Amino acid sequence: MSIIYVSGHRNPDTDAIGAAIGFAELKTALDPDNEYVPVRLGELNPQTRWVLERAKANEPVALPHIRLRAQDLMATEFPVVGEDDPVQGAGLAIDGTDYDLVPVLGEDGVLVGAITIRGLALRYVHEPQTAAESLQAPSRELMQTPETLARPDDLCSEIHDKLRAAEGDTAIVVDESQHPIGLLTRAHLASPAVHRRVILVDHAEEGQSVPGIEQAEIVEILDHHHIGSIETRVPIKAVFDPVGSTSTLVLERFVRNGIEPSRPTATMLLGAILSDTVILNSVTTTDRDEAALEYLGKLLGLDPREFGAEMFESTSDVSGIPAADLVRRDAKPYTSGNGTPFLVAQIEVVGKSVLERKDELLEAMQHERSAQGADLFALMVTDILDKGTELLVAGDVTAAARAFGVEVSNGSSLSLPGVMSRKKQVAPKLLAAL
Ligand SMILES: [Mn+2]
Repeated sequence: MSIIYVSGHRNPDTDAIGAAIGFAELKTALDPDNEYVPVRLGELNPQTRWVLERAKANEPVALPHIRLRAQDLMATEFPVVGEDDPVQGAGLAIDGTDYDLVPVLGEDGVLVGAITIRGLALRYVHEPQTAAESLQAPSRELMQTPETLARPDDLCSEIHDKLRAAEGDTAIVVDESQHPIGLLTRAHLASPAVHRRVILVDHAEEGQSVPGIEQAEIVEILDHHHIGSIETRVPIKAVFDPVGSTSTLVLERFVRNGIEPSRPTATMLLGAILSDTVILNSVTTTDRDEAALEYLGKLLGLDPREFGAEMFESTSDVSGIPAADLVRRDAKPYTSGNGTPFLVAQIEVVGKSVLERKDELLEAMQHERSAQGADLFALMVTDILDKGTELLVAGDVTAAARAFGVEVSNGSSLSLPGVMSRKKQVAPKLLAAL
């Protein structure tokens, strides 16, 4: 039974987490000989937390890196002697092993020292007359302080460096209560045939993947993005299938294998597909995403669109964020063709609730405008479901309205249905008009 991690990308979104949880569950059902463990590379965003809670699914464990650790390579079967056991027993225990020492245990099995081949040999060389007697002495009398100690999570590369600088060949791995739990030799470390194993979902870029990925064995890739920079040593199964979310691909594999996802997993997959496709609204959405949602909705007895609306409404809530932060955190400066400096910021929302704070936002925008020395500050409040923007303007709102060929609505804002992109739809118009 060995562990195979199932990992989405760094800065995980709901699809990266949902696909990891789902694919790990499916793989476990198909291949009970291995343990498939979904992992996360970083903190979860509020939306993913919301879905996890709703799904009653377990949060994937964090995987800080996938480099080899002591526990991945160490031998867990090895001889030990008690501190009261005769030295002779220690010598016999080392004989016939690959190790050049034997750990010496005190009471409660705690490591108190080590008898080394080198220590035994020196005794014979320096005191040949009494050497035979000393074989009967308790081990505590000949033991030394262990030269190289390691913890199970220590990197093999670092232990290897320590051993290269040491006299002995063997590191003793101890747990947090100082019990020896493994031995590692230079030979173990020099040619590791062992790699930690991982399945990548929702990404195939080395820079987006778990640190140390170049040392790992990538078992499989399941993704809906472009083919990335990941390299493998051997041929592997890799799928790059352009649907709206990786979780759609995972669900299709459940169905193809005649396996039903558990309720928590089905809910995670549902949330993930809704998230990546913005409730089937994104340009990347396909019929297959829609079919996957329909299947999951039936399985869970709920309306996917209602679930999606609730998910976006609950997690794109900016009501707790002060107006000054909202307008400042994403403001980008521009200078128009006529030399007019202006700022454009954008907040993505679901529903109209943030517009109830319009006066407060405008006040913060006026403040920011003068602080930055800009002539105009435009804040896009973009409803990702409604697919439109209410543009709040601090400065010459009439000039802004002229730029978009619309009327000013409600004093200091413009309604811009269909406008979603600052870069493509808002900044160019203002650059040309101001
Ligand atoms: Mn995705």
